[in-house]
Amino acid sequence: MIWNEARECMSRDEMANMQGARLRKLVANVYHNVEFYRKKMQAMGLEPGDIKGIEDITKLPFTTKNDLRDNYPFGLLAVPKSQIVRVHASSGTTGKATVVAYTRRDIEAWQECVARDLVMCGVTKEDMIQVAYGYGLFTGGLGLHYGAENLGCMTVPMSTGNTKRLVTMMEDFGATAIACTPSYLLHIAEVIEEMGVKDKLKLKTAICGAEPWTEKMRLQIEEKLGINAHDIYGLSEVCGPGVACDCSFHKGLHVQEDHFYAEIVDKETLNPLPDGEVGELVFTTLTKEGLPLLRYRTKDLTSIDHSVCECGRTTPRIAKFRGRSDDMLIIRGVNVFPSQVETALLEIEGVTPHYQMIVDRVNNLDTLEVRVEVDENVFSDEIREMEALTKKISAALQSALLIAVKVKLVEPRSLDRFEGKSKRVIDKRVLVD
Ligand code: DLL
Repeated sequence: MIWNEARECMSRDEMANMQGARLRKLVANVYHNVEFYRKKMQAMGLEPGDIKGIEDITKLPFTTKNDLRDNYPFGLLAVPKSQIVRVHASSGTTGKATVVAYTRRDIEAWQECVARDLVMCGVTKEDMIQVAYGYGLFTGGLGLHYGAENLGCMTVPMSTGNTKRLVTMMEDFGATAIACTPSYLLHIAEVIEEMGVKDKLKLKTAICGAEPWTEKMRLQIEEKLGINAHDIYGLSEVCGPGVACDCSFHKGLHVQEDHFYAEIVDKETLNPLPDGEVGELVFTTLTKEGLPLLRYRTKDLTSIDHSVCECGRTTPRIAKFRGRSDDMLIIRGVNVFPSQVETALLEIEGVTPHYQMIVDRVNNLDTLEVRVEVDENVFSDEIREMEALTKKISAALQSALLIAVKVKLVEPRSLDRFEGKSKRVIDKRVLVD
């Protein structure tokens, strides 16, 4: 078992040596077995022997999602297809799906990473976990499932679909942990309230990820359900969930750096950035066999911190995500992230975290309307009260986003709920252009 404290508390030098050895092996492997990388390295005048240690990683070429698409479906495999035991894919909104492939050892490493993350969340083999991410080509369901089984948890493969049944089983089985997207957990919390069973539940931990969510939202979920909520990160190209996760101190997400080497680069110049500066997160998969990737550009924006965590772990931590560079909206020239709206709304009493952003272009001018669900206790027919709340929200959003925002209050539970990744932005400008 590798997820014991001793392994996680390796000194930085020991870790760098191990990463260096793994990187050398990886580079030789992709050079000899993946034509795409051999050509890229040859074009840069690079040979495997030029990579001597982990500090040489910046000499290597980047990989992008388009490279995966261009080599769809199996062009980047580093092993014969007969050694692949599983395939996943992410659909994406444009173009072909991104296909990822795993050897048996890749699957074992992945489930170990997820098991370590669960340990970081305080989950033990005594726990019963409901996995309520989608099962299928999406990595969330099977990723958490095998990680939880690996740890020895009683694992309930709920998937998504029937929230009332999920809550009934949570009560009947005595489930102590749940893994799902944070937006789905908010919906589950509403159904728990509707069914009036909160006091009968044994739930104590939630492992949420697959989409950006703010620290405020995490705290709100904790308070609403009386549980500990943790943030788990990953992406299918790198393996799926389990690449990083936050410990009980919630001061960033610990990266499983013996498997995935993280860098933060400037998203324009692609130059490495120092600790604390926000840029694009880049991963090199140090141990993957089936579809290893050099310097994969995630498009996720965050910063990194190599200092030792209060929990004692020495693994670097990435800060909670601000969003993706491709989720960033540019409205009237101003950069806007949905997470800024969420943060501002959660400061205001009487407002729920359910919102929708509608971006449009009227007379060549961008407009932003934010529809906000009001709390049941606050929603009233009193026009004056509602007007005052609208004004308050507009002012808060305007000062957070630095652009004018039209706010529309909507009835409790009238906006869409999501079982998978939430979709909170409707950008009508793309249709207009
Ligand atoms: O979302 C894997 C996953 C499943 C992670 C379950 C956590 C839990 P993809 O569908 O390939 O894989 O999407 C990856 O989702 O690049 C981020 O933009 C976003 N994302 C994932 N986890 C987080 C998180 C899975 N904790 C993309 N916070 C990534 C913010 C996240 N964004």
